Amino acid sequence: MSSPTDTSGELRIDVYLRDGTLASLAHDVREGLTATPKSLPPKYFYDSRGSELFEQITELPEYYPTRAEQSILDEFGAEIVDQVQPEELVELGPGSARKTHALLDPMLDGPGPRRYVPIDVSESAVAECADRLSAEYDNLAIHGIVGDFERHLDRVPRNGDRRLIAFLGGTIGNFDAGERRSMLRKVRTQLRPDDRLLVGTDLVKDRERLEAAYNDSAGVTAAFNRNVLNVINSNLEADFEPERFHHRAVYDDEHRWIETRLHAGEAHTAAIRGLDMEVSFADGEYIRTEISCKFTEDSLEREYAGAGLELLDVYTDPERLFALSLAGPCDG
Ligand code: SAH
Ligand code: AVI
Repeated sequence: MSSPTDTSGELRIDVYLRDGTLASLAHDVREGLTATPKSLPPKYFYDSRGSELFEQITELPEYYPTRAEQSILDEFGAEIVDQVQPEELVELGPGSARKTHALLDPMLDGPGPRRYVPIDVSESAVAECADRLSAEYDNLAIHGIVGDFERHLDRVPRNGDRRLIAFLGGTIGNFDAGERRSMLRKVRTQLRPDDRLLVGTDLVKDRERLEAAYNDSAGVTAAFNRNVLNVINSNLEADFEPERFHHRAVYDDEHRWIETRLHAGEAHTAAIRGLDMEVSFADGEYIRTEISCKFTEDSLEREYAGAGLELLDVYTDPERLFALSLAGPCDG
């Protein structure tokens, strides 16, 4: 369902969410909260408040991934652009797109117009980054897509331009192995032989550092986590009381992921009027709200191979906290 909201000149934003998202939220909430253990997909964190809280997370002293990825982009962004020579940058889940400058600056160094296509479920994120970048870059056409990159990748307009698809921030780690494979396969369908994919992944490291990043002392991650209940309250007429849930994030070293949960502080029942259902919680029972997988440089090759992609290069920061990997289609 498309309803273009702005088609003026070089800035255009197409919105594919709204009705469809409400239907998928209703489906996912019913399925997740009747499962054992209860769970919710992380994409519902990101209403405008959730996007704002995520931005605050990126500034926290404990949350190293953003700074580590920024340092890799600062060091290697120009080299990557030089190698790929993209005419178009498609970014999956850009959020504020602050790090994207490290790719856009070298892309816009040469002659000729370039295009940027951010696709994000957060309408505020797409609108704000599109406005900011269109004011900053003269030679950049921006075609924002408010959509779900699991469902709407085929809406990304295609012309003959060489494309770089960026999936930064470690967001791919918020999928489990099966979901990652299917996501990477979908991305693969959007790549022609000379196109490339650039993915940010957090790397395995000591438990203490990982858990500190997701249990910050200022409580911002806790507020971000609880925000998913506000999203359900507003959209599905529910009466969750977020403060009745405790935030907890634990590293599971068997699965190599941080598992983020909301634990009920006491036994109670919440009503979701929009779904005509009630959800009961035992004292301490939890909802799993996110996994955040951690990778090794070796595991990346297998991730790509399973999706018809070939790993071409891996870039890391000096502390090897985070990795950026560049891949292309296997038969490219
Ligand atoms: N890339 C940015 C933001 C990461 S936060 C960075 O590195 O800082 C994750 C972003 O992905 C959010 O902006 C969120 O709204 C978006 N997102 C999460 N799931 C999504 C989905 N299924 N489709 C589109 N965007 C999604
Ligand atoms: C967006 N994503 C990669 C973040 C992460 O680190 O998994 C989301 C996040 N959750 C808690 N803090 C940050």
